[in-house]
Amino acid sequence: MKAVKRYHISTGKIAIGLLLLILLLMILGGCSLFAGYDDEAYISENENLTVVGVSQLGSESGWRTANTESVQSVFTKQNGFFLIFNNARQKQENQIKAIRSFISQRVDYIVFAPVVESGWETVLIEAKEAGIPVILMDRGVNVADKSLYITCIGSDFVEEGEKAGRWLEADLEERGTADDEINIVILKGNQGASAQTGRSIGFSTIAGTHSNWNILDQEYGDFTSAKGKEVMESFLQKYPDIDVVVSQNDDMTFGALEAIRESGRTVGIDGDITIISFDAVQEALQMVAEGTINVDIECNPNQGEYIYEAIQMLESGEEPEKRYYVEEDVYTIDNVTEELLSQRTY
Ligand code: GYE
Repeated sequence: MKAVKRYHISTGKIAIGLLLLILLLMILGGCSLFAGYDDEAYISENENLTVVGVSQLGSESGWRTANTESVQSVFTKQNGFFLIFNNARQKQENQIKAIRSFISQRVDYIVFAPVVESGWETVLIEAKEAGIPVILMDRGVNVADKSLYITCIGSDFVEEGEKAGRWLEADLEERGTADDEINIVILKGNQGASAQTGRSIGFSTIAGTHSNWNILDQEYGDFTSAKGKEVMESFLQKYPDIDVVVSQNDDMTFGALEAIRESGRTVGIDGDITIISFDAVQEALQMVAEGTINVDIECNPNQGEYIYEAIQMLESGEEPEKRYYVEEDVYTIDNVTEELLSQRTY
């Protein structure tokens, strides 16, 4: 029988061994024992970079991904910036937490896309008292004191909603059905978001001028494909005679299209339900080209350049305007091919 060799190691030695291993892993992982909030500020001071804290509201849609990429592509070290990016995953409390941490890190600028319009006064006052300029991106906030932010860069959501209404007017006219009863359902974005309220106001302003446009129902689909599908399924069960779906973003449209297909009804320019969508991301424009989506009201996520410009102005002592609107178009089968062939980034 072979003798089994036994090793006697004391618990003290094991503890020391473990400690050394942890230290080694920390060094290999580039981690400092004193790592903390001041790390970023330390890096920027030593490299002379401008520190920008960006609080993105989430990653709910293709549009949002493009918007994030646009910001990340301008705030680079090559451009002289140190970007601290936080994704709030759709929660206002996470955005407030991120903004507070930007303040305690003494960033040079705070940029944020507010998930909802209300509830920002306290944290914006804290930023102002700390002397940190705040730039709003994409959506707006509802505050009485407009000096709580420097500028707001994004879309004219009311105008986008009106564009949708005016397109429907023209389309019904062209089909010779302008005087028929038209049954409409609306898939809305998340409650309290300026993108949702603006598009709703714009569309209902036009709808209000047509007594034969019946808005059967409107529900929050939270700008996601899954929720869009769920809400559309319930609409289809309740209303057998829907003529038009107004979906406040492309992701909800993708979900709604699945629900409609499963219900056996047809969509688009040759189908029985007209689809009006917002955003105009690549995948949706493809569907416009195929005639599945009748019209897509563009919302431009490329806002990084505009924010960069505003910061350049502030750096040179100039005062940016209070509001900047990005350029946006409307796409139908008549003009979409040209756009798809262009150097479109989203
Ligand atoms: O339409 C949607 C996103 O605020 C404009 O948010 C933005 C909207 C956009 O989730 O896709």
